Amino acid sequence: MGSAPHVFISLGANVGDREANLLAARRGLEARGFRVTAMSSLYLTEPVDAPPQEWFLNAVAGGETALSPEALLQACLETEREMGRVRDVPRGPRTIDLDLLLYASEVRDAPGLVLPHPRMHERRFVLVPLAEIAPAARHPILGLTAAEMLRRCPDRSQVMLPERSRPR
Ligand code: PH2
Ligand code: MG
Ligand code: MG
Repeated sequence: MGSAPHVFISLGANVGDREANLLAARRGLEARGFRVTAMSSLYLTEPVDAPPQEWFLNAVAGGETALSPEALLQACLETEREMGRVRDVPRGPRTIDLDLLLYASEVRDAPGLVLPHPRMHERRFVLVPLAEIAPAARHPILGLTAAEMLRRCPDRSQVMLPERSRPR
């Protein structure tokens, strides 16, 4: 029996070739020591809590790593930089956004690194793909699984499975 992934990263893009960006980001993370063992479908999602902009393509990758949470955050930031992400407008359009959601039951509250991600339980664009690949993954503070968080989530924004999107 394969073991379930313990580390989950959210991927989002709404500039350029969104699908190509998500796949390039996955490769960038793998090149830096994050082994993806479960990848969600790619969802077309309405922007939430952000200025008006294009819809996103969002996904969640689950995997394993020998990197610490801090080192994994650096791997996310390096991958974003390598892909030419420009941080101009806060919550504005982006070629790629990589957010650490869960790192086993680790809890952090540092300026650049909050674990679990502080808004993950409020966002359907995170919970739908997470519950697809890991419905039993548990939030170490709320004590709820991904499936339970999704059921309780008050967010009503649209998260759609494009016809072309398949688990990979
Ligand atoms: N990211 C945000 C803010 N709003 N909305 C969607 N649909 N997808 C995102 O990835 C997203 C967002 C901040 O990082
Ligand atoms: Mg984000
Ligand atoms: Mg981010």
